[in-house]
Amino acid sequence: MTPIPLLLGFVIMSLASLAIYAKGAHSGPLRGHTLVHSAVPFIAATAYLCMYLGVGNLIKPDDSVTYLARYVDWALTTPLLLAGVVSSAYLGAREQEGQAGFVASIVTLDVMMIVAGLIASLAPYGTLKWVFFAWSCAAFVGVLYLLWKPLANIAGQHPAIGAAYRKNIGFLTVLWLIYPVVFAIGPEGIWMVSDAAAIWIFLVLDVLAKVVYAFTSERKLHAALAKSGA
Ligand code: RET
Repeated sequence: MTPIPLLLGFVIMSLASLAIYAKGAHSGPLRGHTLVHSAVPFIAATAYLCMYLGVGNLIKPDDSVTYLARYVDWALTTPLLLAGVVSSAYLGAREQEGQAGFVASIVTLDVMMIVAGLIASLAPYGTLKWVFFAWSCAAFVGVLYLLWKPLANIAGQHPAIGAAYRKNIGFLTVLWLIYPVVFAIGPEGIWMVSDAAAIWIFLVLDVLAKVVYAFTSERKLHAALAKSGA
């Protein structure tokens, strides 16, 4: 049952990596965006291949599975996506200083979110699991705060970039909020939803958050830059 969506994930992500590169910007301010966004599904393809082939699929004493490749994927891809978001906010900024500090702090919070999530997945059922789940959510709140407050203000220095930035983080926020919900109701949480169903849901989310987001976010930034004559 389960190997099919995992193989599908490998195929979709491999092709998406090439498509994002082929369709993206090869010069100008969005070139870096294209490179980052095509690296993301390349990493995901590697993770799906591992999960499909059974490498790093940890079966715990309670019979639930922790897919270690998924956490390695998230620990690499979410910082790349966020670094892209920070640089897009700075497309609207009058001054560029401070960007490295934002990248460092948002990536730190994000990696802590994924690491705490991995600990929650590995922890036995009970309070311990939910303590680390809550800790991961706390880091996630920090990520969302940086995106919606200081970085939105920076992007907003330029009205068109600010508008594109807010649409992009709106899409990103809605999708990213579903991940902890799937974790909580899936086998790593209360096990209301089966392992096979969770794999399908994560596949759809991954395609939206990595592939659809790459195309739509770049298109919005491109239009905003064209509008301002940059
Ligand atoms: C976990 C479980 C613990 C609580 C929280 C989580 C958040 C995960 C997120 C993952 C996003 C992944 C993306 C991948 C695609 O590139 C670790 C599931 C808050 C937000 C966007």
